[in-house]
Amino acid sequence: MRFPAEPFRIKVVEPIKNTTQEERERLIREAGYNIFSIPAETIYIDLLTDSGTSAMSDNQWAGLMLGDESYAGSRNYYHFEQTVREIFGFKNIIPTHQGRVAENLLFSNILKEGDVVPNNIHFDTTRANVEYHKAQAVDCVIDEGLDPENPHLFKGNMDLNKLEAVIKKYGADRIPIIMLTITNNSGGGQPVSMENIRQVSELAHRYGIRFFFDACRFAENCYFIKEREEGYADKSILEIAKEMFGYADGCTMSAKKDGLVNIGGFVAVNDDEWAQRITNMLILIEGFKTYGGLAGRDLEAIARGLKEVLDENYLRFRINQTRYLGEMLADQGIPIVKPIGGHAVYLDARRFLPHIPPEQFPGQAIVVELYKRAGIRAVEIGSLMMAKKDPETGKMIPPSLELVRLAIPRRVYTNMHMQYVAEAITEIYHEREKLKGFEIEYEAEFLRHFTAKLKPVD
Ligand code: P70
Repeated sequence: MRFPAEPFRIKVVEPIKNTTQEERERLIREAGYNIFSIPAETIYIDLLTDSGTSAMSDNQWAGLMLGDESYAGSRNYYHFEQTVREIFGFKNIIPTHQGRVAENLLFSNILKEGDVVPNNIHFDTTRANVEYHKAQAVDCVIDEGLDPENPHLFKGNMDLNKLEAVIKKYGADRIPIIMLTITNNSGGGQPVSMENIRQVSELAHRYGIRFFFDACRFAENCYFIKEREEGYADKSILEIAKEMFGYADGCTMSAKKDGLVNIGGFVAVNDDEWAQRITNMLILIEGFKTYGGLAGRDLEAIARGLKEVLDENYLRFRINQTRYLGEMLADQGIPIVKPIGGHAVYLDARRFLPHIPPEQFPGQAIVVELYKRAGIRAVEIGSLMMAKKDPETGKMIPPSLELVRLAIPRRVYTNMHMQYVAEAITEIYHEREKLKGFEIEYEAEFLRHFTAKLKPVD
């Protein structure tokens, strides 16, 4: 079979409400054309994010009942710690309630003004957390990773020459860590190869710089390595993960992705002194070190989720469901990022709507139309989310890619739902000249896409 069928059967169902196009047109107008301000109950297929939206297994739900809600020393913490250590191997494991807190705790304790953090491509929360500390977030992904049509199999790879040039330009003492985001979300959910991981680790360590992963989608990255990189076809996902993390000094993790849970995360570091500082701050802002802002039962669900996510049958379906949606769109000539990523299909909004310039947010025009017409929620990852401001002129500098992301929640939708999505997008594509751009009416200083208010351009 070209596309494997769902490797699970459905024990509990959640009905989805029906809305009319008229209702949705009113709601999106009232929401200032911001998809984050739409009541989720009015959405038919929610592809806003794969983060925190997974369906947990019966085994995870059973684990919730075994939650030990002791303030200190909960048995679920020990299970969580042992599981993370087995897969990731790091010495100190500090739970947090989600990924951006892990980032904040790490950066607050290691960055000072004027520092620089290289990454393949920083995700928006990572970039914001670096910049919040008056440090600079520099992206060093390979050029192929910025070309939506380039078929390179590891488009998340770091460009070693760019990386070394950054180290030489700023000096290693201004670079506390080098990061790799696996898979590379902002570049289309693209994997990083083991070879590249090894080389980045080596380069970082040669300059005495620590090497960290942003590990949200590590299992999906491992599956791609197994599928695509020579020498890994016969290795288990766990073996691949162990090798990968063995090259690093720590990681930040949002368990809301490959932890298969609705909330949770952690920061892991080998360095005891860093761990001590981070733990002290954790206690100040999140909670004691054996719960980190989570309930005991949440830690149990993460421990079980991290084991389930390594299952190859699960990963094969997961990666191929995303591919299924992507190929249906590509077959209709719709411009998407290729190869198709792990957790999402990315529409290339520049080529989809060449008549709308980046300043008028072509990606957002597609997002709004998809909701109005079909009740589908996607998210813009383009100028609205990722643009920078020229510090002198205040003018917007658009990112290299204008994308619309269709992120697929884990174990939630069937392949028939994917067909519905493909048909809706195909319809819009056929009438694409009618779509118009947007302008901003209100924006916040950081992470503006979450709260911005927009209006259609006349
Ligand atoms: C997503 C969410 C979160 C994320 C990530 C990487 C590579 C860290 C984090 C932060 C965020 C999002 C975006 C648009 C709509 C809804 C949500 N990514 N690093 O969907 O983790 O959210 O737990 O603080 O992708 O990609 P956390």
